[in-house]
Amino acid sequence: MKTKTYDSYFLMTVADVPDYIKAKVDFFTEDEQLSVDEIGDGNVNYIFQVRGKHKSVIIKQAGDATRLDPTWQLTTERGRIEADYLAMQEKLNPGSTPELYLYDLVMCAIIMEELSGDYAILRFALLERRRFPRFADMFSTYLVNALVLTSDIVLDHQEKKLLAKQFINPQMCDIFEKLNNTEPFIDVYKRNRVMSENKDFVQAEFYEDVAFRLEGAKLKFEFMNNAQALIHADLHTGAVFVREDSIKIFDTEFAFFGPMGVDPGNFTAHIFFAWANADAEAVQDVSILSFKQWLLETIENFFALFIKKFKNLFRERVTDLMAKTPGFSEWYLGTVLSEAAGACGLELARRTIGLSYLPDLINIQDEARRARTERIMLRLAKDLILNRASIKSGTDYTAALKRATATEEAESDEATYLDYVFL
Ligand code: SR1
Ligand code: MG
Repeated sequence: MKTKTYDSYFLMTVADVPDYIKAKVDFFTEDEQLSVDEIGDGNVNYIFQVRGKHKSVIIKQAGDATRLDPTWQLTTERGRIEADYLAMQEKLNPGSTPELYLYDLVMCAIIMEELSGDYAILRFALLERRRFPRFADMFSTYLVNALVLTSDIVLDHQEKKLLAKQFINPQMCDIFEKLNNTEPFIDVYKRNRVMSENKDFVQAEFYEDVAFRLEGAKLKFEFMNNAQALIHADLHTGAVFVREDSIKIFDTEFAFFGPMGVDPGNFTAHIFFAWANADAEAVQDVSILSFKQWLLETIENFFALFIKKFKNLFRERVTDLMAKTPGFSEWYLGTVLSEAAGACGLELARRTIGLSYLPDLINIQDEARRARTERIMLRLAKDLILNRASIKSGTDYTAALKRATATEEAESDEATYLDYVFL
């Protein structure tokens, strides 16, 4: 028997869920035994996996504070934005997100399709060295549709502004502006976590390099002021379900109208983190070498397809008279690609030294190897940010990784030599 009416918000526990879900959807019978687990491993929300006899669902509830720190308050409005983004993608990219069964405005809870039987979370699949040959194709289609079709290239400009209003997301943007756009350059809240081996390196290369910080400031103001398209804004390998022939994008609570380059760039950082994890494991192992190679090919293929599909969709769907001017689409795409390189660099930096750690790095057991891997990621981050104007293809990214690795090797050889000399 149902005991509550759910007409005022409270944060659920596992024990509350069976009654709640039966009150909200009719997938389960009144007396059906449900198994419920709280499986949230993120920093922000509560995720309940509900399994009945024939059906499973996910409930994602927004709490009014982060899980990291109960004094870090957040509006539960982000749940509505998350649900609206999923609904929008169902129109633009049908089948590309978990099916949204219900958004409960009072409880700030999304009830959606449970995918774990059929799909893997991309981050964990990559950490198991699994490959998905069709991934670059599927992901580039998703992103090009999601970005171009919500931009002024296609949409009526008044309609787009009203849509942007629907997705105003100040608190989640604030998290990004702090974690990605500020803290890699200034450890203002003293919450960055830098390995002791890399403290001097980060001090000199990140905190004290003012010319580099200037580029970070430009990217921050671009992020805050360019309401270009509806972006996911926290797109990483932990926000993608994958199987051979399909992807499902989720965890969309950071969505807002921002610079298009943020999504492809931010995501690419996490393919580099998968590479870093593999690289730290065993450089000479043939299967690891070929897995690393596949990851780099995925980056190259992704950008080649993204560029091709972007140009095609622009040509097919452009409505703005001025945007049809010869040369405009090339210029426009060029700015998106540079922005992507900058966003990739910021994400590489903040996930390496900032608050939100990743298993890709922290699971590297050998401390010296992890420190080396983190320096490579940081060198790559800096290169992409400083040289973003000329990073226009996937091969530009993989070339930047080669530079970062070569520099690290050159500098650490010297250190090893010096150690030897002084021993
Ligand atoms: C409040 S911490 C938020 C961070 O963790 C998430 O995974 C997002 O990436 C965000 O930046
Ligand atoms: Mg999230």
